[in-house]
Amino acid sequence: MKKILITGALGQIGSELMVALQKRHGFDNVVATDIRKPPQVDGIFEVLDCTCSHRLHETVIKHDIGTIYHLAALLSAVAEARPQDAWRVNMDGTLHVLEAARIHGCSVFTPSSIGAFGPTTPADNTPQDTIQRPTSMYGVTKVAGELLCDYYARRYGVDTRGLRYPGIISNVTPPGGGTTDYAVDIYYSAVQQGKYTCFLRKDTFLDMMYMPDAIEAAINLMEADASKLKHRNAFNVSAMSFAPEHIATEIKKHLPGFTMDYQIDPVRQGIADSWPNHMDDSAAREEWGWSPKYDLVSMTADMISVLKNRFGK
Ligand code: NAD
Ligand code: AKB
Repeated sequence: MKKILITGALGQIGSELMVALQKRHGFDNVVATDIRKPPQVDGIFEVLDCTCSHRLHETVIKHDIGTIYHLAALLSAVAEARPQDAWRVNMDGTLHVLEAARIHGCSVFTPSSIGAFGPTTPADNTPQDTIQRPTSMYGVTKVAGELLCDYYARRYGVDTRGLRYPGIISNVTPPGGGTTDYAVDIYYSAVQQGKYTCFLRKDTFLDMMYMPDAIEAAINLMEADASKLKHRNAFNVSAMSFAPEHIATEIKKHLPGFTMDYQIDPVRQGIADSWPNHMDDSAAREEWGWSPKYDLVSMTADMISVLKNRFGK
């Protein structure tokens, strides 16, 4: 088979997607890449800056790549601190990946985000096709990325596919600087210290998803029957929607002494307030069978059990 290349493979999602794809397609068929060099990685690894188109083409040719999972990006909080870098990494990187795919005949998976929506988007039951006027640099690059992928599919016939991920919660690799990071940090702090200081207001609803569902969604979409896909590059997908006060209540069922206070970060609160409360993901369910396995209750039980074991609590 032609090999699979992952950009940004050392990040929160990439580190787990790499293992899932290795299990599914074999160790020798997955090429993990990142701008950083890992201390150690099991499998094929190349240092690759996605903004360097020459190195990208070279790597695609060298490993006979047929599919690219393009995960390299700067997330919302980092992008807001470094907007020009975010444009360069998120936009130039995506354009170079699409060009490599066009020239070498690859299919491409690119994750968009709830960040592709803005304050004028309907916040509840956010439709698949709706107003997208994001106010963060991250959101600007995510909308432009969705459109660019659509363009490459329509204009050049490149098989581009993608999801609008919500906040992803996981326990392998820490998140890389987003607005939804609180929903990961809270579990680590609850298990290790019994308390957490939250940077979002207690009533800030956002869509979320546990990592096993996020990984399965990406792989299922890439393996879906192309003739059934109408939306291709920006499927709304959600598994649950909650606010900080709800996750804290759920954690207390496992750790009764857990306490949470609040120190609001105005930048991340502003970003979160501009994002939907809960997306309608019926298009993903209808077009390729999206169906998450975890909700807040089952995810919390799993996160706490894994972290308690890890930290000997
Ligand atoms: P992350 O920040 O954890 O990882 C990103 C990786 O990209 C890092 O390992 C980093 O070293 C690498 N990187 C940065 N600049 C690079 C460059 N120029 N070239 C190559 N690699 C570079 O991010 P993540 O959470 O794994 O997110 C992956 C993708 O999923 C991103 O596009 C992100 O926008 C999207 N997404 C993530 C979430 C989430 O909650 N994690 C939600 C919605 C969308
Ligand atoms: C972020 O908060 O930036 C990401 C995302 C939802 O895109 N987790």
